[in-house]
Amino acid sequence: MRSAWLVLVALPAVILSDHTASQCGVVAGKVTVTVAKTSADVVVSLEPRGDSVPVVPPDTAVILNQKNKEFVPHVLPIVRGTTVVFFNHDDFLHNLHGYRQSKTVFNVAMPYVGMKWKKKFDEAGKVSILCDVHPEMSAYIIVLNTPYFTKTGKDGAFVIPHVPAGEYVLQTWHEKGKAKTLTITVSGSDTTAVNLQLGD
Ligand SMILES: [Cu+2]
Repeated sequence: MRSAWLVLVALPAVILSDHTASQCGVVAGKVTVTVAKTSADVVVSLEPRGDSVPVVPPDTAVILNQKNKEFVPHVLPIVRGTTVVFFNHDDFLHNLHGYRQSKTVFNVAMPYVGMKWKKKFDEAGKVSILCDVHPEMSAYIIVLNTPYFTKTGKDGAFVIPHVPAGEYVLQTWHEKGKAKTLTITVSGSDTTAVNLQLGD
């Protein structure tokens, strides 16, 4: 009796998810970076060509760590409106010197282990972050106007799932490779393959 009830409940859920999937596609491929040691840390984003889509910041905190004299992650793509919590894991002084182009937008001392400081990023674009104590430390926060984005792994592979069918402008960002922009069409339930090379 109990198992029959479970089947009846599960069935409509399966039909519903199939229906949703038929209107969404996947954008996947590989970005090869010729001007860096690996093809990691390329931000790939899709902005609809028509009306912009609403972006909803995540409920959970997005964390950018200072650990062993490194920013982890080195590249952090977020949607507009996201709050980032900066977290010093080292038992010594760091700071957070944030820039938009050459203009300082924040400069905060992070003097002790366990210290956290948070900031909301409302404006799209690139925020570069340095630590003035350790010149080798750097991070980039890429603030996006779209929920459809990802970051490549070391092999340059990327996947953006659940993209509603339509026309999009695909953009790449990499700290050294020249940005690329192309228009793509996403059709429901298909994978749109994109392979790109980023150089000087
Ligand atoms: Cu530092």
